[in-house]
Amino acid sequence: MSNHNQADKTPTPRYKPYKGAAGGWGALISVTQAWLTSDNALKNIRTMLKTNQNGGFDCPGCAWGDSPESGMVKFCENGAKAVNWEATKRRVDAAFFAKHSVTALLEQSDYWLEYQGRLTEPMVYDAVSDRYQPISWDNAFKLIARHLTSLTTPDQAEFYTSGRASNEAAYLYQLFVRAYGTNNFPDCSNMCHEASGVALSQSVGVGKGTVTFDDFEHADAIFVWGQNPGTNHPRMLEPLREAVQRGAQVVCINPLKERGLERFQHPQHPIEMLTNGDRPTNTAYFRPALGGDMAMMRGMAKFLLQWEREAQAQQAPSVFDHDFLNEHTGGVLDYLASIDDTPWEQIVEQSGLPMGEIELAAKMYLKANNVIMCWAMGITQHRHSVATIQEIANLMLLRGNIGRPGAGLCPVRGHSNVQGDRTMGINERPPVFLLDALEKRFQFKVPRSNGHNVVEAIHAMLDGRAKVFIGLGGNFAQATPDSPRTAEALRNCALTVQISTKLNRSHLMHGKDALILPCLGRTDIDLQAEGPQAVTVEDSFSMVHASNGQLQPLSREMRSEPAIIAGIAAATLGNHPVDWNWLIADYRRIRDLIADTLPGFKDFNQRLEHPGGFYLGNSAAERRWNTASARANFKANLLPMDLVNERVRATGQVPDLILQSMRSHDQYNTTIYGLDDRYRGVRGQREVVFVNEADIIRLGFQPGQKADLIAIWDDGRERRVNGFTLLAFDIPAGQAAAYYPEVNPLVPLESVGAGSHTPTSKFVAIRLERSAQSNRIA
Ligand SMILES: Nc1nc2c(c(=O)[nH]1)N[C@H]1C(S)=C(S)[C@@H](COP(=O)(O)OP(=O)(O)OC[C@H]3O[C@@H](n4cnc5c(=O)[nH]c(N)nc54)[C@H](O)[C@@H]3O)O[C@H]1N2
Ligand SMILES: Nc1nc2c(c(=O)[nH]1)N[C@H]1C(S)=C(S)[C@@H](COP(=O)(O)OP(=O)(O)OC[C@H]3O[C@@H](n4cnc5c(=O)[nH]c(N)nc54)[C@H](O)[C@@H]3O)O[C@H]1N2
Ligand SMILES: [Mo]
Repeated sequence: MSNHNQADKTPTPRYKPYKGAAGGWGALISVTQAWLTSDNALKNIRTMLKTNQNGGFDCPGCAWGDSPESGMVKFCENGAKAVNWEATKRRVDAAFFAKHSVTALLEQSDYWLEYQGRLTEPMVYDAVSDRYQPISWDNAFKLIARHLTSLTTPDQAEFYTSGRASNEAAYLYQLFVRAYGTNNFPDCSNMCHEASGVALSQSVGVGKGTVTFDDFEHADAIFVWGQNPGTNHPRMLEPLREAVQRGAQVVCINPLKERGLERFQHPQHPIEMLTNGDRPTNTAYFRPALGGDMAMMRGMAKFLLQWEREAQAQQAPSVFDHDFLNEHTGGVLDYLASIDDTPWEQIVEQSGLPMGEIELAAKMYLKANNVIMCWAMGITQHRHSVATIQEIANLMLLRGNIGRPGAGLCPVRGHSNVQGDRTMGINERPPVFLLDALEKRFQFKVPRSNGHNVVEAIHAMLDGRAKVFIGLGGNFAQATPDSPRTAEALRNCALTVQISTKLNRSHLMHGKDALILPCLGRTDIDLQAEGPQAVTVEDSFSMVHASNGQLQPLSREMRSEPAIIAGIAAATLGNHPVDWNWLIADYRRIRDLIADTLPGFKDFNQRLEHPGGFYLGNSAAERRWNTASARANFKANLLPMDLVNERVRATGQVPDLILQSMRSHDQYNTTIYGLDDRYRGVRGQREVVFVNEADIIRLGFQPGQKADLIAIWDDGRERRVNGFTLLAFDIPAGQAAAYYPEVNPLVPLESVGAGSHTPTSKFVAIRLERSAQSNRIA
């Protein structure tokens, strides 16, 4: 399907271990190259300098937050790439589509597709010429309305959201879709931090992190589980570095020795750059088996319990925070029993770590008065992710590490407004308070039954139960598991609509009718009837702030996301339940509706005037527990019987390796900026698989040879990707790692997290076959 070597010029693939530090000279060189090769370099630099300042726009990169007080210009290499990528002058217009048929475009790589530039006018698919052709906005809205109003039930339509949509766009979208009559809101969060939301709601009564930026300045230990901030949240490296300078511990748990975690230097501190970062930032690095984190945490809890008992016997100061346990928690005795019931053999086997290392991690946790635990996709994309995240909460509750300064839970979010989108009601399982508030404010009967998440939406489209797909951003065809089946699902639709900034594969895997609706991005000036508009976003620390576009849009035919949603809504529902076009003339009107219906947004418009925005508040951070028991709940989950899925075991095949899929340094999810992964030493290629040298030999291969990867699953479907170069890498035995989305065809749609339905993208059982292409790398 995608062939990355077809990108503009085929670069020479190279592989050489990376010796420099993360975030230093290398980073600056790379940013500079990105700027210089851009067609409006100077303008980009000016734009960059306005990013995140009051009046500037929010970085469309990650969801990490900055100190609201600092007022400093904060940016990172990968934020610069994201801005640069969006702010291109290249256009994908009617002339472009006249030149390329959809069939021809399908031959191009993901990199090539997005590199062509910004989508600048609405287009409709024409089957006779196999091309997209121009359509007026009005006719596009009418076509959508015709499809939506002819469905047997509103539940036959799927409304996807990617996490870049602003609060205003997301709120309007959910209002329209619910007024239309369904809760079918598959969203990128279903593939991302869903398990965090599910787990934390049950444990502490709020599905978000409990820390703010300030807490990082007061933590004595920061645990970073399953996350690669050097690439994916570069601004997070700064508080980590400051913590180490203060004498705090940064404890990393990751099977790969990620460069950004090993050593760090900040590009804005030139003196340190001169030394090229000899000083290690972290003092401990644990490398568990894939999916072995929960076992490691249970082992840590087992040591804590042992030490607590010893302390009691010796009348020494206790290990647990008994006042907190008594006043705030429930279920601790069941949990302690489950610790006793978990045998060490199971812990050691599943975690992949010797007992001594687990003891060291437990000691580091115990030694610190205030602990923050951070995590990302290495924790959330497993079958037992909900249980793993609840084990994080358990560990933290034992010592009262939630709801006091310098301590707390920190699921580090992905997309820049993915957390805000959930707050706005993009949720296929909406909370009752939200539905009640909408019903009260808007006088319509809000649908009460749960809608489809991403995996359920794919099944529904495959079975013909869903016929219309509308995507508010994102790249559904590439981000989802089991790629050929998702393609079939989209092609099965009567109508697919993609509201996008850039061309991607989702536009090419389309329904019988198909629309591309070009929208403004974060960097663009959003001019509406009553003047230029700001939008708002929420970061990982529940800070809400405004974002103002700075660049003249490339074309007058591009519309803002709220304007596009209003257009679809007005064509489908008329002025019900609101006057959509009146609302979008001035986004403050949308924010007034948000203030009327969502908790924490009272006086929304006024509070936005505060530089840096405002804090939404977090009940768990104040030790108020919105759970059924009104307490923080210990969850006594069992460790998985076996990390390998029973459906893999049912095949009788022993996997050669367990594969995780991850991001390279030069990508933003399915957006591929380039073919390098600097910190892992890879250049000019993406179809590679990182494997331990001993495993390569054991499996009868040589480093540099090509292999086909085949997933092991019991439904008789072949899941295979071909011609991946084997790179001998420092990775624990039995594991493999490769890039997302190239290996998404290997992830079975049925392999999902218990309770989260998140595809298990970090745990795929595979075998290797010798590839017909057997080139060695240079
Ligand atoms: N530049 C850039 N920034 C981004 C993104 C991007 O693509 N590019 N994507 C954004 C989005 S949407 C998200 S969700 C975040 C993603 O941010 P990350 O979660 O950092 O992304 P991944 O590359 O998936 O990295 C997963 C990390 O977890 C480790 N890991 C894998 N399996 C396990 C395991 O079982 N246990 C442990 N302990 N570790 C494991 C991997 O080795 C890897 O270091 O970044 C956001 N920011
Ligand atoms: N195997 C595997 N699969 C994964 C993951 C993994 O680690 N491994 N990670 C998962 C995760 S964490 C996530 S979040 C999902 C990501 O899934 P998505 O959010 O669906 O994917 P993106 O690649 O971020 O979407 C990129 C497209 O968004 C559009 N876009 C960019 N900016 C804007 C904007 O401002 N407005 C609009 N309307 N469109 C815009 C552009 O057209 C661009 O082509 O993928 C998931 N899939
Ligand atoms: Mo994500």
